[in-house]
Amino acid sequence: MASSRTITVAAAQLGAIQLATPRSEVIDRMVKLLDQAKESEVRLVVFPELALTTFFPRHIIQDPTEVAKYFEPESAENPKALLTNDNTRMLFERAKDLSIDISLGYGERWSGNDGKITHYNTMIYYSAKRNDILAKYRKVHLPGTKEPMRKPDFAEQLEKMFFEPGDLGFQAFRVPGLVDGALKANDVEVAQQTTSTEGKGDPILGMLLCNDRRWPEAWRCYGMQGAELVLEGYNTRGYAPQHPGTEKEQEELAIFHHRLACQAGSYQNACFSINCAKAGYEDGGLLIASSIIVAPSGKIIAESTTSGDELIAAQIDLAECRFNKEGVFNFGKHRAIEHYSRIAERTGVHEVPLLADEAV
Ligand code: CDV
Repeated sequence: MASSRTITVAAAQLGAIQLATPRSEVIDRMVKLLDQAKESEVRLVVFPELALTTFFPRHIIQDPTEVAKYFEPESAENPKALLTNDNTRMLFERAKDLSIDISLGYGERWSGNDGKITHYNTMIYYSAKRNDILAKYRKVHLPGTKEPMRKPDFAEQLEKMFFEPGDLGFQAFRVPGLVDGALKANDVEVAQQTTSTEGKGDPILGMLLCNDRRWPEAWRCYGMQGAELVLEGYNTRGYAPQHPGTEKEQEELAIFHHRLACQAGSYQNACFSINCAKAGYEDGGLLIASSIIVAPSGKIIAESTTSGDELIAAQIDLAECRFNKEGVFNFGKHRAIEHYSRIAERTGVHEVPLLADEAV
């Protein structure tokens, strides 16, 4: 079969979801966007971070029964409960019927073998071809504070209170069924697999959640695994009273930083990225929109124009990744790991020593 690495992909931006909005209403909105995606022959749709609920970490919610309302239960016995859960089953059934892969963020309430419950800010990849969840990512870079600040005119950001940091790392994965003529493991001699198969197998994907996109280390972990497409969902605050500037100035700056991070991440790792917002005024808190699809050149090839539910789609050719993967960002040829040890050995900054006083 002739090989083509062209896919039509989309970001399904969601407008505001209020605290009181029932899951069923949100799922109806998501299904509507999936139906719209089918009309444009989209094969993969990315939904935002915490797509099923409001961005609840802006609220101080401490009663465990109340907290549980914002999470989907999963367990060691039933790790893919999301597929059959009454809240979300319909979304996967529609994705399967339409042959559209989906990726979405949600609050995960994980019960381990030892009965311990851990909450994560999670994103999964669902393959319609396999009718299965192929990959899970748990957000690593949790922003905000562990304790509420409880100050007047202060927008809380309590992700560190609600979630544990992700424990799955940045594991890239291949997705079957998205491109024609992909090279399979049994097509090639084992000896050839390290070099000559690059860029020819099933697409290599990675996932990030919101604040993660601001960390070049996260993108590079995927770049190092040959990622061709990074999926990212976000709830990015457009305004906080404790920060300088008017609402308009803050929102513009937040959108500038969002674009900058996604464009740089895609360019420096020679991959496409689909970056999908939850947007608008949620419970009075402004979230930026500007969902974008970015090419390996760093250029934005599609961007949302509203703050509501909106599908943006683009036809992308993963073969375009080769230009920079084999050129300026050919890691094997040009990286200088002997000089990078500080990045993995330290978390915080160690300033260089102070200078001696030159005054005599
Ligand atoms: N949900 C987020 O991760 N929000 C962060 C804010 C707090 C900086 C973001 O990166 O957009």
